[in-house]
Amino acid sequence: MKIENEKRIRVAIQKSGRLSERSQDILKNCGLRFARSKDKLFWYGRDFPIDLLLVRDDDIPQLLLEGVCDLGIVGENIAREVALENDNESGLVQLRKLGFGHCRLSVAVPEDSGITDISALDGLRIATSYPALTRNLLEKQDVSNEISKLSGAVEIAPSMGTADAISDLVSTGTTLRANHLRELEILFQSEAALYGRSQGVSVEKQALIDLLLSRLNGVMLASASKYVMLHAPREALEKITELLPGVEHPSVMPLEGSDRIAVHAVCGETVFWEHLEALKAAGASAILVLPVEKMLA
Ligand code: PRT
Ligand code: ZN
Repeated sequence: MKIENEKRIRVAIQKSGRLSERSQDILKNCGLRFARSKDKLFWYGRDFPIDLLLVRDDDIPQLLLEGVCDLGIVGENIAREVALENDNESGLVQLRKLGFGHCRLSVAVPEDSGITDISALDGLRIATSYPALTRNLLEKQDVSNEISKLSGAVEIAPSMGTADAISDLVSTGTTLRANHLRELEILFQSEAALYGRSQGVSVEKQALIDLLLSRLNGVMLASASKYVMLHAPREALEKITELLPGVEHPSVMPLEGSDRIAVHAVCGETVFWEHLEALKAAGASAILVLPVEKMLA
C-alpha cells in the first residue's frame, strides 16, 4: 500500500488496547477531527491533512518502515525491541514521549525460588515477549540465558515448568502476585511515544509533522500545568512566589481599595493540597486552581 497523497500524513495508532484511548485523545486535543470509515480502521482528517490508521500495536513499526504511515504512537518497549532485532538500525526515530502507557519490563522469578540476585539467573531459561530487549539488557549485566519467545501468557511459563524466570511488562504488579511471581529487577522503563521514520520524509510532510509536534508540545505542557490565582499581602509576594510550584515570575496586580495584591501564575508542576495549605499559611486567600486548556510558548 503506497500513500498517494504526498500532502497528507498518516498516523498509526493502536486500534483497541491500553494505548488506544489516550492516543486518540491526545490527537483530538491537538485540534484534529476525523471522519471514521465504516470498518473504523481508517479515520480521515476533516480539517487538517492528517489521517489515522487503527491497527495492532505490534504492527506499527513495520507500517512506519514500509512507508504506509508517516507517524506512529507505540510503546517504547515495542520500538526498542524492533530496533534491537535489527541491530539498532530500525529506521524509526522517537519524536516525543507522550506521558501515558507507563510500564516497566521486569524480570520475575517464582516467589519461592530463593533467587535474590540477577546474577543467579545466568544460564537459566527465561520466557518473554521481548527476547531482543531482554537479552540485550541481561547481557549488559553479564547474564546470558536460554530465552524463549511467547506472545502471551508469559506469566504462566514458570508454573508450567517451561521457564525458570520471566521478563514481562509490569504496571501494578497484580499479575505477578496472582501468579506467585516476585519482581527481581527492572530492566527497562517504558511509555508511549510518537515515532517517525529517520529517512524519506518529504518537505511537505515534514512541515505537517513539525506543526503536529508543536501542538503536541502545547497539549502536554497545558496538561501538566495549572493556572493559580490568589490574593496576598504585598509583603508576602516573595514567599508566595517561592511556594508556587514551577513559577518564577507571577503576574501581580493591585487590588483596588486594599493593601493586598492579586497574584496569577501558571504552575508547571503538580499543585498539591500541601502547596495550597502552605500558601494560605503565608497569608494567601481566595486561592483558585484552574486547568489550562491550551498553551503555545
Ligand atoms: O491487540 P494489540 O496487539 O494492539 O494489543 P496488546 O494486547 O499487544 O497490547 P496492550 O494493549 O496490552 O498493551 C499495549 C502497550 O501498553 C504495551 O506495549 C505497553 O507499552 C503498554 N503497557 C502499559 C502495558 C502494560 N502497561 C501492562 N501492564 N502492556 C501490557 N501490560 C500487561 C503485561 O504484559 C502483563 O500481562 O499487563 C500485565 C501486567 O499488568 P499489572 O498491572 O498486573 O502489573
Ligand atoms: Zn500487541
